[in-house]
Amino acid sequence: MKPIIGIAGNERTMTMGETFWLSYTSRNFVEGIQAADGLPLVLPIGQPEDAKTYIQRIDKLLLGGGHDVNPKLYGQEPHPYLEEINEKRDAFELRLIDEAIKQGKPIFGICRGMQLVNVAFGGTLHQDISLFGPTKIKHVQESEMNKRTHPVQIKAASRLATFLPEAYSVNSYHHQTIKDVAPNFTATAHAPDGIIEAIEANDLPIMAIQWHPELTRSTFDTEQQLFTYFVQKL
Ligand SMILES: [Mn+2]
Repeated sequence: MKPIIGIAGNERTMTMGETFWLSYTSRNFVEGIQAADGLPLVLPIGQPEDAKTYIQRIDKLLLGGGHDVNPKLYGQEPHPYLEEINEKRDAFELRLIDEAIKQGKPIFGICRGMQLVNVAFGGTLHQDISLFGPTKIKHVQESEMNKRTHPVQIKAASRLATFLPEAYSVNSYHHQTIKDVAPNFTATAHAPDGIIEAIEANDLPIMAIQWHPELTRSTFDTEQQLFTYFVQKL
């Protein structure tokens, strides 16, 4: 039986004459999971109290990118550089994380997904990378999405290091970054400027990365391996 991978969905508008709201996820996530022999299932943003039932129906949970996390969830007031937030999405996904842990279902967080996992377990964020300090690394790349533009160092004793080389490189589309890593989590990849590019839980099946393997997986096999590890091993 192929594992069922719940993908926490997003919402956006589409205008075709009238304007409609869409519940959706990126096909890149869908294809990454399918190529790893998993069955993707999109979970639209909904009521937090329904998270338990959704998690019962899936084997693992993927949290994708998009909105900034509401800074109030990690004890900060909104900074002028904060971008769009979605409180309904935060509330629903936080309950999905909570239920996944209660029900022993693994979690893979990508970009916002990593930042939300960190906040869910008591970590904090910089609302903009400029608040981290000066850096010579371009974390919002302008080259094509399937290009890997900055190096990362993968921590030797980590889940990532079981299938990625310690000297690796990634694409980069994030204007926020982790400040304090959540208790009982470890930073498992860093950019040369010290920005945290991956974390994992010490005692729970949770791994999370700042970059976007869904955009590079068809070009770089190691990027597909992130999905394969999640679907088959985590
Ligand atoms: Mn980066």
